[in-house]
Amino acid sequence: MKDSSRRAFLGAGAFAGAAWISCQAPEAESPGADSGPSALGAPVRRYGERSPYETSARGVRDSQTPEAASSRTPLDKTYGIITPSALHFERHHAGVPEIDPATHSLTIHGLVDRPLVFSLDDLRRLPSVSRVHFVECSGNSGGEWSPAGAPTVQLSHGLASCSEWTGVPLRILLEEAGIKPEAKWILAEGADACLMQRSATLEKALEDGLVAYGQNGEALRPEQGYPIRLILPGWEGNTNVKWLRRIKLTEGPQYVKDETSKYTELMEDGTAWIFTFEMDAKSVITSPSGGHSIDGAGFHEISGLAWSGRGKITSVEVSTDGGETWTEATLQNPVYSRAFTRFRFPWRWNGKECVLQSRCQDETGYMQPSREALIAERGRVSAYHCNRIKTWKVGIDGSVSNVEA
Ligand SMILES: Nc1nc2c(c(=O)[nH]1)N[C@H]1C(S)=C(S)[C@@H](COP(=O)(O)O)O[C@H]1N2
Ligand SMILES: [Mo]
Repeated sequence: MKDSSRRAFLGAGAFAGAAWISCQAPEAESPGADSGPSALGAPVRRYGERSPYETSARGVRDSQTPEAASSRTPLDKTYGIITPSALHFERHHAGVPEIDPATHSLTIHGLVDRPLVFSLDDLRRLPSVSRVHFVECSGNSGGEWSPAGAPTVQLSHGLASCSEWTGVPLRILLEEAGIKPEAKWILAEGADACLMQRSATLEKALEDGLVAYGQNGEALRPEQGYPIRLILPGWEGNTNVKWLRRIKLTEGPQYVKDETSKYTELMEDGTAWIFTFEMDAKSVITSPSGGHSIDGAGFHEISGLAWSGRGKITSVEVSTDGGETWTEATLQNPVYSRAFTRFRFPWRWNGKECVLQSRCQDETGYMQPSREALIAERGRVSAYHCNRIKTWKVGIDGSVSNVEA
């Protein structure tokens, strides 16, 4: 902020007050510095790049099989509710295929009156919708089942991202093919080397299933399923089949690999829950969060993200005293259903050690649980669907770290 505009801003009075006292006046700017108004800037370019000063990146762990791995969104380096496409987390079971949209197609078959094959051009001429939804791997926050928890929000919650998806409601395609009365489920299949498959209910497919070709205003990124992917809003990431090539209508679920040996919840008695599709309401403070360092006492906005696979987030509360007291945070409007919801909370750090937490509620009345409450319901051996409250500690030196809980 330029010196003069800062003065005008503070002078406007809206935030002039105790909270701002710790803000420092900027150094006087020397006229004619490096890229001042007298030097010509870079010419126009055909496709944008971010500033070279910006370095946030997806986190990738070394893996012996980089094609069957994941990368995580740096949630603490994103603003608002949309994840930049270049930072959307990735989870691939067999690498990212390169698919020519001119030859790719989507087949709808099984319990239908007439099997249909749609090219990309066919799909693009049909009625379309754009909707903001998160995608979250059900393994997100898996490390939070252990008391230790992960040290940064990228590691603990980075297998979730949120985009505006554009495409054709799946209902239109299924009704065009003619749904036979016996059809109750679908099987979706991807065109990657593992031909990834998942079963889903026909009810969900008809309610809000989307065959998406657009992401944040442009075509899907290859990592997100170019040229088309299935979006089942609020359902575990794995059901959102990328590089979609086939949907079969069936009487029942198909019990494929990724819904039997994987993506089921093991209980302590050795039984397992299957088809746990909806992602439970979850929230996390992204700023400040683990690995950050707070630069001195005074005003610091607390901010974070909340989302629920069952609908809209209705409230987020923040505690700065380790859960003793809770205060309502402000939600960014509009709040979308099954989408990231940004919350913000004005905070003045007194320079003492403190413990920060957030907890959210969704429109079904469901409240995000503590780790103990989650374990009471689900036991200790589960690996997926961990949505416990996350706790960050602020040390007297301003360092922010994960706390065992
Ligand atoms: N065809 C196909 N679809 C897929 C996968 C895959 O490996 N192949 N991974 C699934 C999993 S486990 C998740 S969590 C989401 C991740 O979506 P993203 O990579 O766009 O974030 O895609 C799902 N769809
Ligand atoms: Mo996943």
